[in-house]
Amino acid sequence: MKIHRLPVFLLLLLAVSAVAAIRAEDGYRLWMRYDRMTDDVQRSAYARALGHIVLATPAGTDSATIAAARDELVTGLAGLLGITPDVTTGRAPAEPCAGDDGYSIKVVSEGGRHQVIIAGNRDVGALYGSFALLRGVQTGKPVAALSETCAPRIGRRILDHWDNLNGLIERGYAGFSLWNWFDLPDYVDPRCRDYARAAASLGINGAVLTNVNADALVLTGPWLRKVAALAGAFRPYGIRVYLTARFSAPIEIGGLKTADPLDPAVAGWWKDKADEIYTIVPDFGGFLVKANSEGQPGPQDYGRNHADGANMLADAVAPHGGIVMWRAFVYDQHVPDDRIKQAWNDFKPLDGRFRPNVVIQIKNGPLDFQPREPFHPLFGSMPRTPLAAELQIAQEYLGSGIHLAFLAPMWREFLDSDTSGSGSGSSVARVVDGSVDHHSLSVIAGVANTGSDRDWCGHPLSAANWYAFGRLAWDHEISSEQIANEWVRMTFSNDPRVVAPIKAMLLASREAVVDYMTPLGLAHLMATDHHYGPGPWVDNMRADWNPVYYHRAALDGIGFDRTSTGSDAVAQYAPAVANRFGDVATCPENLLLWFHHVPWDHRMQSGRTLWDELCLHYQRGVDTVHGWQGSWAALKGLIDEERFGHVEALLARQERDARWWRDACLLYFQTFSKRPLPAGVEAPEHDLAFYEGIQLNYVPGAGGKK
Ligand code: BDP
Repeated sequence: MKIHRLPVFLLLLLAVSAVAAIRAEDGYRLWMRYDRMTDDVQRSAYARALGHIVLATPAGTDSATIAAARDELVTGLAGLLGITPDVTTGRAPAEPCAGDDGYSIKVVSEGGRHQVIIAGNRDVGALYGSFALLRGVQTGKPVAALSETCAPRIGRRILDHWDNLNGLIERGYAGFSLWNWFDLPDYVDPRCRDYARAAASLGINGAVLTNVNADALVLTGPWLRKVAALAGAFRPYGIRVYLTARFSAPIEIGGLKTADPLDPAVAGWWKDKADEIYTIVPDFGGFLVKANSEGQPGPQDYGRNHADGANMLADAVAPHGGIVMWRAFVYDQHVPDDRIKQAWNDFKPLDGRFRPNVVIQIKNGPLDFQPREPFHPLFGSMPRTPLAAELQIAQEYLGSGIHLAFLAPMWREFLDSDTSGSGSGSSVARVVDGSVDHHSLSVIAGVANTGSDRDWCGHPLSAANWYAFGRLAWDHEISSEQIANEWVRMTFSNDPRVVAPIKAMLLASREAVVDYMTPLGLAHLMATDHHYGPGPWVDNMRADWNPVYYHRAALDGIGFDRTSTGSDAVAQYAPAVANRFGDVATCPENLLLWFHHVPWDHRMQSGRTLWDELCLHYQRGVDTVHGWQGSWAALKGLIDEERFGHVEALLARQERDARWWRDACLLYFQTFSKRPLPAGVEAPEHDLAFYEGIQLNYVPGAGGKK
């Protein structure tokens, strides 16, 4: 019998090892997969060099953060290399690197002795350095290139979670909230620790736990204890928690009659509340506030301004070292001015009137996270106030959890925008990191795309956006190409047959989405409320939520005149920028219809008419997505079946959706342009009425609305 069984067993073993190179994958491990490296030569080189690691800090002592770093190195290197490194603590020389969060990695080999020293000014630096070392190994950096010194330029690198206390996530496309509120504080879901690991691996050091459309309940005692439990899970990973503050909380949970920021009883209430919070969560980061926008309460309800509101909260948290991130995403349908001008109109006059622990948090563009917008004119307009950038990692307007849209190129475009137009180093990135106007408080925030889906972000490729946000928050000079390269290697494989096509898809994807949704500077053509499909014809809501408000298509042309003959929004930019945007001849074509109302026959740089060019952009978007289906099909067998199949299905849907966008928008705009589709543009499958009749119900992220 035994003689018979042995070969069967061996056969099985052989069969298993044949497929072991491609393991089943559910995406849970994100970019921290730590699977055994397949190149044996490289693996032994790493194994020789990385057997002894010293985590060095000025104190040289152990801590929960050092333990987290050790755990990660041991788990990571065991998986990648099959070794158990000896990880010890040691004393770092004073100032081994710059700043609070920086690190230095030194790979030393002397007389046959190998040692790696990862040093930080604080424990968290050693943690960041450990993740950087692992990233180097995962992406196949040569041993000598693992040594580096690195420090972030932006002090607070924060994820904003638009999570409601009932578990639903506003604009969340990956399931429910990660925070298991009802079980807390007694039980902290282990996912919370893994969330902290993933975030810390990128250098993220803050998390706003709650939706900007805030619920005052989270500021009550029992909920603060839940918050404290999460803070405890995140603390070893250097992540502080922040909460959104509902401006009317003194009325709703405090029993006061008013929330007027100049009323001493209100200020006193917030002071006591802050004291209570800091007793429960001693390293609480501070408040994020959405006020007087989209129905949220705020200081203007009492005839006060944003500075009055922000300063009152700032005074409450200041004794504890807290900050207030006050959002500039404010607009009011009763104000007749162009919606995109309103934030600047409200905030610019308040420059210099905020407390030092207030930062004004501004979305990248002046409208609302569209596939392409110019940079927000407040960047560069408030030199006396620290300004935070708010990016949206969740793809509210870029295909939600269904479409591939790698956002690093969009964020690069924004961060590189020259606020003064003088080329003198006043990029948005340098305004945000504080270097242009010499601010020490610097913040960058990303609206998270995480949720309870097993793979965290819903689409197997959209964790690339979480990754990209974190990497850019740490170093706003990294290229999109580098980010994509790292992410693909860590998330899928170092096999060039895998890396090249996925990278190419990622890097082309944002522009493809712009092409099939809102090319040439168009914006907000999305259907009502869920923002998923096209609805350029929609004209039945408050004016500033209607797509017709934004595209202004008419018989004479299309686009929003924001020059001096129109809303004059260009005047909010520095003169050199305003001149460039304000002149049809110099305005970048990819923003043309954002700033100008242009005749259908306007000659574009290509020599084509605007109408033809517009049509060809829509077609190009469809063609690009179609092309990805072929690139992806070629990956079969090179990556795991699970993610292969999931992405394959989503790409088919994206291609269908891209055609839907193209056909719906072109048919609708054609009712004004009265011109035929140019050669090369496919005929629509249905008539306009068909597209106008499409109704989607219960789209994720729309807040449970039908
Ligand atoms: C818009 C979203 C809305 C948010 C709002 C905000 O549609 O759900 O509450 O932004 O940022 O993009 O406050």
